[in-house]
Amino acid sequence: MTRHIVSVVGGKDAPSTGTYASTNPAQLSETVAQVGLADADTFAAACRTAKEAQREWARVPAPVRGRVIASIGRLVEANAEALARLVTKEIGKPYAEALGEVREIVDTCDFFLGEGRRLYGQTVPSEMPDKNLFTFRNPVGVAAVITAGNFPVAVPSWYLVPALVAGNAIVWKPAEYSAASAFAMYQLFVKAGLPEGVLNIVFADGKETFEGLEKALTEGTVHKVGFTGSSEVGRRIGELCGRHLQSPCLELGGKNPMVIMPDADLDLAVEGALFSGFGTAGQRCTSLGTLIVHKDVHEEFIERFSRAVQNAKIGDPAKDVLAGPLLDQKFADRYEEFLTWIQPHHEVSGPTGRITADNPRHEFDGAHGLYYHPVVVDNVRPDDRIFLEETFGPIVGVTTFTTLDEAIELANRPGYGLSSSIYTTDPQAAFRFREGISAGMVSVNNSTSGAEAHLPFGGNGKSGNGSRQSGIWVLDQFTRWQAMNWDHSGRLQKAQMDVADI
Ligand code: UN1
Repeated sequence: MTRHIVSVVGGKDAPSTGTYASTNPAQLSETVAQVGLADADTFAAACRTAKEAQREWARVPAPVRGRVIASIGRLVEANAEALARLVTKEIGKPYAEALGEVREIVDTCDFFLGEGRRLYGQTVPSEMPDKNLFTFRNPVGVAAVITAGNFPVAVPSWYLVPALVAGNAIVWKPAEYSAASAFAMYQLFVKAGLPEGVLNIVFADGKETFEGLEKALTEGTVHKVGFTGSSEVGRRIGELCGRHLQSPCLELGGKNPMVIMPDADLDLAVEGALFSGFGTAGQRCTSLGTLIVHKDVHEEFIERFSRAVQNAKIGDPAKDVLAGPLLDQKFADRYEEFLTWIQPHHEVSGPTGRITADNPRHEFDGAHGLYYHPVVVDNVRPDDRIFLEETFGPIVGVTTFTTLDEAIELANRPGYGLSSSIYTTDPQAAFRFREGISAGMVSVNNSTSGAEAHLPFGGNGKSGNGSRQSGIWVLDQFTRWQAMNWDHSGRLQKAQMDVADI
C-alpha cells in the first residue's frame, strides 16, 4: 500500500509544490510513500506558526509537558513493531535493529519525562547581603530540526523530546527517503497530546529547506537549528546560523577508528569490528572507518576478520541478517563512485571482499535492491582517500602501527572526531587512548556504534561543533540560562563596588 503524505503545519495539511517517491531499497519496484514536497515559503510559514504556538506551550507547567512525553513513550512502545516494520521497509534496516531504534525513542522519553519535574535552576550566593541570585532554564523558542534518514526515528527523537519538554515548538524536516517512517512517528507524537502547531513536519528538498530556513532566521522565527547529516551540509548550516549569531546543534559524519592492541582478545575484536563496520551496511555516523591494528597481530587479525566477513549474512532486512541494502539510490551512487575511485589505487581482492567495476553489488536470489558486498581494504596508506573520507557504505580500511602514540596519531588524522574504539586488556592503554583521542565518544572493548541514549552523543572537528545530544547535556542546546538577582535590602547595592571588606 502506497501512502500519500504531505507536510502538516499547525495541525493542517500544507501545500506541496512537488512530489518525491520514497522507495523500498530492498525491493526497488515498491514505492512506500508518495511524499508531497513543500517550498521555502511553507517552511518559513511553519516557523511562524510554531512561534505562535510556542508561547502557550512554554506556559504549560513543565511537569505537565513531562506527562505528554510519558504518553509519547507509551504510544511509541505500543506501536513499536509496526513502526519498526515500516522503518525496515522504507530504509532497509534489519528488523532487529529497527526495533532497537524504536526502543531508543522510548528510552529517550523515559529519560526526559522526569525532566519535566526537574529542569533545575539554581540559587546562588550573592556578594552582598539581602540579595538573592537565581538561574533559570528558559526554552530557546522555535527549533528547526533537520534530520538524516539512516536513523529516521531515534535520532530525531533526541532533538524533539528534550526540546518539547523544555517548552520549545518545533519545525521538523526529515529526510525525504525516510519520510513515511518520520510521518508515522510524528503522528504518534501529536496523538499523545501536543497542542496544534507545537510540532510541525515539513517535507522539502535541500534547496527549499535552506531558503526557508534563511527566511525564518531573518524573520526571527527560528532560535535553534538541530542538524544531523553530512559534514558538508553541516558546514553550510553552521555558516548560515553564524550569520544570524546562532550556534546550531550539529551531528555530522565520522571516520571512526578502532585500534587493536597486541594484547586484545582477538575474537572479541573481530566481532566488534564486524558489527561496527558492516552492521547497518556501514551507514551509521558511528560506523567503523579504519581498523588500526598492531603489527604483531595484524596477520592473525586479518585472517580471522576475513573469515567473519565472509560468513556475514547480508540480505533481506526482514530476516535475521547483519546488514540489508544501502538506504537509498543516492547513497548507492555515491558509494559506487567511491569504489570506482579506489579500485585502481588498491589491490582489493581475496576473501574479504571484492570490488570489480562491473560487480560491486551483492546478488542473490530474489534480490532487487541496493545490496553490496562488505569490503575490507588492507594496507591503507594514511594519505589515502579511503583513510581520510567518510564513505557511508560497507567498506573498512586496515592499517598498522607499532606504538600506541602512533595509533592515536593515525586515529585522529582524518580530522573527524565522533566515535572511536580500542581493544585491549591493558587499562593504562585504554586511558591513554581516551586522553589522546579527539573523538567525543570512546569505546573500550566494544563497537564504535551503539551509543546509549543517556550519555552525551556528539563529535568534534568535522563531526560537529562540540554540541552534544542525549542525556542531560542536550538541554543546554534547547534552553538558555537566565540569571536573576533580587535585592531586598531597600537600597541600591552596587556589584563590585559595595562588596563588604574582608
Ligand atoms: C547516527 O548514525 O546518526 O550510536 C546515530 C549509535 C546509534 C546512533 C547513531 N545509537 O550507533
